[in-house]
Amino acid sequence: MNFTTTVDRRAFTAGTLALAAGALFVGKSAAQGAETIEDVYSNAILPTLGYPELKVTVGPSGVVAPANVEAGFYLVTLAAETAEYVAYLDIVQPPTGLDPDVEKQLMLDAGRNDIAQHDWVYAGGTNTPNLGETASFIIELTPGDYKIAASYYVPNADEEILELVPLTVAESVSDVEQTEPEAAIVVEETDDLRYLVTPGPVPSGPNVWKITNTGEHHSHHMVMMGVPEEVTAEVIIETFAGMFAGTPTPPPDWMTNATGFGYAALQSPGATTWTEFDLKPGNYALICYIMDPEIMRPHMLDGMVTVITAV
Ligand SMILES: [Cu+2]
Repeated sequence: MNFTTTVDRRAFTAGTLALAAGALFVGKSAAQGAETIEDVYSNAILPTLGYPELKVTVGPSGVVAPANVEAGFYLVTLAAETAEYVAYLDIVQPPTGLDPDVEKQLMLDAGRNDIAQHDWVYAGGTNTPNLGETASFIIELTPGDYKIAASYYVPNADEEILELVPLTVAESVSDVEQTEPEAAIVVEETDDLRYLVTPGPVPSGPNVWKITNTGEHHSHHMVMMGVPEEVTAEVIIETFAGMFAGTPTPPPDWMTNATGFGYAALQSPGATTWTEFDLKPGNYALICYIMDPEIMRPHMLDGMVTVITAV
């Protein structure tokens, strides 16, 4: 799929990193905002699996979403209210008693600036890939009090408007037996800051991906981007290290011209989401930009970059 559109900053590594590193390349990323990019989001299989839909729409009118649901698996579909915006979502459990403004700021820091708080539970989410498009994933909601953290923004703009609205998940009274989606590809996010991907290589075409944080200490997300064959995980880590260095180096062509973007939002230890990507044969990098607030060092610099091959 080809789209003439602006680029989601969460999927646009140079822009994201420039923000995290504190400047320099923001102008460059904004200048590239009108390029044609390609993403790997797909929605051919997920809607056929029979899970009830949980729709979230976010925009200037606020967040439109159910406030009460029964426990179970849901196909969550996120949309921006109008085609002027892209939208972000994570289903979360903030610590109780936070000042609402602080809560909102901490969530923006998590979703936009990749700073994950240890006392929050991030169940998972997504970001719409392009203007006028939706994004879907499947999640199992267990009983409890959650918040839907949803935001909308113009791609590459500085402003992002986020709101948190309550979502209460009650015990299920349904007698419909649900099972987890069958996934062709499993990505484990681990405490030693790695992605473990099975099988290897991964199949191309539309497939369900199970993305699961199997650690106990760190939250992670997954940014996927297509990379040329010569770009190994070591090259990517070195490149990022260079961009973070005292005298930053500009992003290389393979980064600024990258296509094949996919994304799975922040997940705490124990969280799992199922999403669908449609990869073409070739190489893709999985990259984690998440930072623990005490260290403020993106996981990718400590090795959370994996290059996979789709065949
Ligand atoms: Cu991580």
